[in-house]
Amino acid sequence: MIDFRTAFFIKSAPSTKELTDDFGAEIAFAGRSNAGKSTVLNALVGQKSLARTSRTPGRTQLINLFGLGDETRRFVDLPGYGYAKVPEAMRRRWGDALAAYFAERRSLAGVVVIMDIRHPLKETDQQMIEYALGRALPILCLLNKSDKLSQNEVSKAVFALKREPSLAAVQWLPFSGLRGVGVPQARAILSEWLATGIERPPEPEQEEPPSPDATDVKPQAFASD
Ligand SMILES: Nc1nc2c(ncn2[C@@H]2O[C@H](COP(=O)(O)OP(=O)(O)O)[C@@H](O)[C@H]2O)c(=O)[nH]1
Ligand SMILES: [Mg+2]
Repeated sequence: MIDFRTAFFIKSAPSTKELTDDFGAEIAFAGRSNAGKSTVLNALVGQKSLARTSRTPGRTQLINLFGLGDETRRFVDLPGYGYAKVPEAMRRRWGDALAAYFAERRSLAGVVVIMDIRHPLKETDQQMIEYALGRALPILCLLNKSDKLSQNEVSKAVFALKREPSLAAVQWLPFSGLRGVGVPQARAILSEWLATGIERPPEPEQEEPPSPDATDVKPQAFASD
């Protein structure tokens, strides 16, 4: 089990091109502004202000990287999405960058989507889930602010989400960053992902040019000589 309290800030990246090298294993955290992403991250690492909580939603446009013990295992805090005041063009650019990150980042071992349990599965949340499903990455949806609902309402919300056939691969966990509900369960799941991600052999290069001394040289190459 990883000791998440060893989390430390690595850096802020203004774009997906300026992340750390693509090695080891990392878990991406996504969520609509104000769903409680910063609060959830702080609860997971047991630190009060590693990820800044802000009263001004949608302001952070930087990707924050945190190391867990060292830089081999990482949390990647993606900027909040779906905030109405972000200009459309900027939102589209960010959407493209996110899509590329999800498609290409090899060290990506899993995706956590933070939602307000009272307003789950907004369009942008579904988009994140689709990206992750597209690569068969494990997905954990933290249904945050569960302290705002009664136990019965929490059960109902989880039951409804679990019934969605297209989301059968998603794990749902009622959570409260404020009260620490779900923290041990989430830590256990994420530890497992990171361990598996580190062990995973590197994926084969997809666009590697043919090696000059490859044995399967086309016969025509010789014929035209
Ligand atoms: N009741 C309750 N409020 C929360 C919880 N998590 C976050 N909040 C509040 O929701 C607001 C947004 O939280 P923040 O972590 O900044 O959200 P972010 O924009 O997604 O990073 C703040 O006022 C938090 O105190 C929770 O589990 N329960
Ligand atoms: Mg935040």
